[in-house]
Amino acid sequence: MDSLKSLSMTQAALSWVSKTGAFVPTPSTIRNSISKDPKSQFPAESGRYHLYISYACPWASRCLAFLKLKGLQKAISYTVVKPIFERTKETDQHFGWVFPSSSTEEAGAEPDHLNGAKSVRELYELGSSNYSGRYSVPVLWDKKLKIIVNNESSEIIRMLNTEFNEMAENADMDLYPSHLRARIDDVNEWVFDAINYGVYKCGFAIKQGPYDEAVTKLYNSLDKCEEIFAKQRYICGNELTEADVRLFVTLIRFDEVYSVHFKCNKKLLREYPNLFNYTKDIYQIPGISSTVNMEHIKKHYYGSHPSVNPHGIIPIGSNTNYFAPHDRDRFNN
Ligand SMILES: N[C@@H](CCC(=O)N[C@@H](CS)C(=O)NCC(=O)O)C(=O)O
Repeated sequence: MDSLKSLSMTQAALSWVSKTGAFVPTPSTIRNSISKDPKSQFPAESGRYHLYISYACPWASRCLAFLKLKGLQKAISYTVVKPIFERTKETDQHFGWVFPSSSTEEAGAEPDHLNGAKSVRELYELGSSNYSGRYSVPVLWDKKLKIIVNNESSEIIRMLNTEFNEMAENADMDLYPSHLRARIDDVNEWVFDAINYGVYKCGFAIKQGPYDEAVTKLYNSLDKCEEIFAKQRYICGNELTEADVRLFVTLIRFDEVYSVHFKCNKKLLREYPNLFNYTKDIYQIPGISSTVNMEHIKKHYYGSHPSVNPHGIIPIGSNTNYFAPHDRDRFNN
């Protein structure tokens, strides 16, 4: 990797680190809602919205998982970016998500046939002339108004769950049912802090104290999950919910990436019998495996964070088969 590229990408990663040396994420800023109400500003309409995602990104992948679980492929189209950050403009040093220039350049990724953008940054600039936030994925794009509707995955998945039911193949599937909302909210809170972001806090800490704190919290929470999964099939009971999708996207990246790249190496996922079987169980739900592209995941993390992995070497990994049998059927009600 050349030194200028390495410096800019390092600066991008370090911009999220606070004075104490801890990783602090910046909140998403485009937060409009799509509604099933036809009179709303962003009504749910088949063919109107488009998702821009990266297979590498856990937050974007959870949106794709909802799209597949709900059976919304015909109503909402999507485009996948290239896995490794590249320069997004000739005139400055920003590195971020880019599109390939042809369908054959990078397996799994596609050019932006919709807007002809070269980068995700360009989409943000097309949608707003004074945008000053991060150029992150996922991006939920409105083809009619040619703007970004929302760039916060936790909100996008809620919209996909309820607002598109008229055109969803699996309209009856409710991943945030009212009787479980309090429990889902509670699980989401500690899973988000200790696990989803916990791995990033371990990986991007630049001082020992914040790393120690994050890694302790992470493993306490994984141990807690392991105990929960000894008693029930899913994280909120014996029903699949949003909280499972949110947990899964981190677990599936754990052994191949986070254990090495983010120094989460006290224990591997496959050393936790229940967590490992649970991850296989979720992976085998129809639609989910198609949202996991391990090539893109590994290329992205190992190739886009020179502050963590300066030479971009991709470790060999276990190439675990998540289609292998699991024992979670024992909780069938
Ligand atoms: N809060 C956002 C976070 C999304 C996010 O952090 N995406 C990362 C990839 S995993 C990203 O696009 N980073 C590129 C950048 O910020 O420039 C969400 O959940 O939607």
